[in-house]
Amino acid sequence: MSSIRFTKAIVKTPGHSIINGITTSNLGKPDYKKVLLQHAKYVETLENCGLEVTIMPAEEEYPDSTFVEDCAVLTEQCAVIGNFGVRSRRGEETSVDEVLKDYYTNIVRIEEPGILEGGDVLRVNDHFYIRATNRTNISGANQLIKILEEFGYTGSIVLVEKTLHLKSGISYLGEKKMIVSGEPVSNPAFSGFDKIVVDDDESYAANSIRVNDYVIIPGGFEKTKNAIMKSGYKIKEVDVSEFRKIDGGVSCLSLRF
Ligand code: CIR
Repeated sequence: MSSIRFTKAIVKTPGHSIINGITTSNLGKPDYKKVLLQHAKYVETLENCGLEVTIMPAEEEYPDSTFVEDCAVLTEQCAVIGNFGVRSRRGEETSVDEVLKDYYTNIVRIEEPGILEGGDVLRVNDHFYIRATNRTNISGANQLIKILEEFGYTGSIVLVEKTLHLKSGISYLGEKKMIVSGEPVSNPAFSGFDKIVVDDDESYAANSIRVNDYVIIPGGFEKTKNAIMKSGYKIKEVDVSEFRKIDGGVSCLSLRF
């Protein structure tokens, strides 16, 4: 099976302050001991998929900063540093930007009035779908499209309203296959793809990631797991229950490149 091959990932250790992360769920506060264990297992899983993982230290001043994916959009040619739509997360990107300098010569930043969070950007081969609502706006999306075009990629804006981020409800596996839940199921932008449609009671599992030979999915979603396996993929499950309590998922915990 073919898809983009990754060799590296960046993660950021969760701080104690994660218990005060932004949430729309009513699942309670994360248990910090479990958070650290689950994070360590997540890192191990990425390593078992063949990635060399850079583990950044915790940043207590930013409760949500373990969700590094929202800081940037990475391609083979360039890194684009976002600008958080949500105030409490502004500044998280500074340390990530520093780490990316070790790997990228082309680093471009989204500027005001643009806002852009990486979770709103879904890559499908050399095309990037960008959702513009509250965490990412039209200016941010258009800036990203312009930058991507300079480096030989394309981008387009998609209308998806209800989820926190675009990738909360959709993942691209490669081979024209997507895992989808909610609005993306019927969104015309994704009509040309083979879809694994996730039942409403497993919608959280729509946020999964293809990493080289595996699909990493959150633990405990049997129907989705079986459907992905039936499509021919090898699965690695990770328990991310503590991150779910503050609306985080499998993709948000790393930047892969
Ligand atoms: C937030 O609301 O920003 C965090 N509590 C969760 C971010 C999850 N990131 C993502 O879906 N890409």
